[in-house]
Amino acid sequence: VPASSKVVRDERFATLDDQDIKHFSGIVGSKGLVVDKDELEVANTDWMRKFKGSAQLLLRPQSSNQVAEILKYSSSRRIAVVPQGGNTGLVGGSVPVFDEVIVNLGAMNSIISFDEVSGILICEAGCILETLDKFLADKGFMFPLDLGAKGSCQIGGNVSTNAGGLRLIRYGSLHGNILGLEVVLSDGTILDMLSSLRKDNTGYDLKQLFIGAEGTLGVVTKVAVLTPQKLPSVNVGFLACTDYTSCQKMLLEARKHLGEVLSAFEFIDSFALDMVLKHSGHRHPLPDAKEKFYLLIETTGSNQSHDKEKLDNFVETVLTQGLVVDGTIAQDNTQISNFWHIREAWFLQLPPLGKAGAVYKYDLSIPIKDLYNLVEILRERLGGLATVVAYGHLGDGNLHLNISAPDYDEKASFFFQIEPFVYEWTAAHKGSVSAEHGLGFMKAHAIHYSRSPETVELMRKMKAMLDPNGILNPYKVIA
Ligand code: FAD
Ligand code: 2HG
Ligand code: ZN
Repeated sequence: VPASSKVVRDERFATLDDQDIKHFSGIVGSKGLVVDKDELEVANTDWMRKFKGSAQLLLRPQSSNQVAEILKYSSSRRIAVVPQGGNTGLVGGSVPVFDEVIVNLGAMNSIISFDEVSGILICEAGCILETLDKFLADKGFMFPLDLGAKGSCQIGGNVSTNAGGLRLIRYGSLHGNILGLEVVLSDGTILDMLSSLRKDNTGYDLKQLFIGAEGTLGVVTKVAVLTPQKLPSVNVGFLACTDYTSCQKMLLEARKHLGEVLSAFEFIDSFALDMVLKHSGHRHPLPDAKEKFYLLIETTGSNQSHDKEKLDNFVETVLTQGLVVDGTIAQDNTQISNFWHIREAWFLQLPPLGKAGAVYKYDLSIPIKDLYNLVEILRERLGGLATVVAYGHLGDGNLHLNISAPDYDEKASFFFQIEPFVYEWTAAHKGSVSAEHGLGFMKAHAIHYSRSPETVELMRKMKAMLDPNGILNPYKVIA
């Protein structure tokens, strides 16, 4: 779907000319300037293959100064720009809508420093998340964020989406873990907020503004992050619950009994599990279970025999209580990664990646008690028109509602059963229409379901102050 079919190009933005290209070439050199059609095709297309822009130029700056020069010139010429990291975002925020210039941070991938006493890592924004995690693992530490896209996403992209991921329940959000940022503003000002202090109450904590700003307020160029120790003992249980009420009670019990070691509490419904098993070749971890809900519970601690015993006892107790009807604990690392893969593999199998078709994604925060009601209501609304599957970070109240349909067709009857209903229902239950993926282009129109008019107005004022020409990621977030 060309995103441009939904909005009109802002004609105040300049169209690139030869002089502009020459100027950019002078800033980034020939290796930082891409006009090759194939490379542009990839950079113009989002991970979902749903949104597609038509940028004619991709820039790969190699330093913060180069980013500053690019933005300063772009502001003066009113050239619109899309900051891009690993291009794994799921809301169409990382690709142009029209002909915006793509500024990809991938070439800025140096680790600047790591302090083993404090656990503070400072690096450039283009570092790949998995690379950082491996670097830290060698030193006995880990990155406090983990997600399925870690092999491609960049820390600058993670910060800009305020990614949540699989272990937020244990390590908290990036708003807490990011200690400092360097950000380039649209006029080329390099804002040095690269503090590496745990505590710093000198005035407003401005870096927080850029965490989750999705490239609309500035370009993140450097990041300081607090990293925890990598603990040696990881145990994972895969458990079956008959009903959603039991899943909720399980969360309470897991917090009570596994509190200090609990590192993930994920759920996947039988519709999602069936789809994963059908397409992935994985075996059902609980071959005899025919339940509707499955939980993946992970513990991470420092003492394997103690932690394993704890999880064993916990599973025993909840089985006896009848909160779960079947369960197994991974016996080795292969089984651990298989269980995790089942939680994540659905993703790779679903259309449009695996099969022909489309998947409509909704990433919602909903009070836990109401969360699954929406899934059931939608299933009923849609009848056989599309397949509704659900999974997500139940411990964080984050539902990933995925609707698999024949194709992307926002004029089809099934689509009218989904939107705006999903957003209205979420708002009516005091939820958020974007828990962790952001608004990007896909949900820019939906911001008002989760934010008051006064809040959105203040956001607009801040955007106008920081980016008066509106060149940074236009048509996104508060379009
Ligand atoms: P991109 O996709 O390139 O960009 C995302 C947004 O950030 C865009 O608006 C872009 O303009 C902006 N941006 C990128 N870099 C910068 C920068 N340096 N400065 C300013 N703005 C910038 N998200 C979760 O929260 N939890 C998950 O569990 C999760 N799992 C995922 C699993 C898979 C398989 C995939 C494909 C995605 C998943 N995501 C998840 C989505 C998530 O948003 C991204 O994977 C990741 O955080 C984006 O990083 P990126 O480098 O790819 O950014
Ligand atoms: C996950 O938790 C990701 O696996 C992706 O956030 C979820 O796209 C989705 O629905
Ligand atoms: Zn997620």
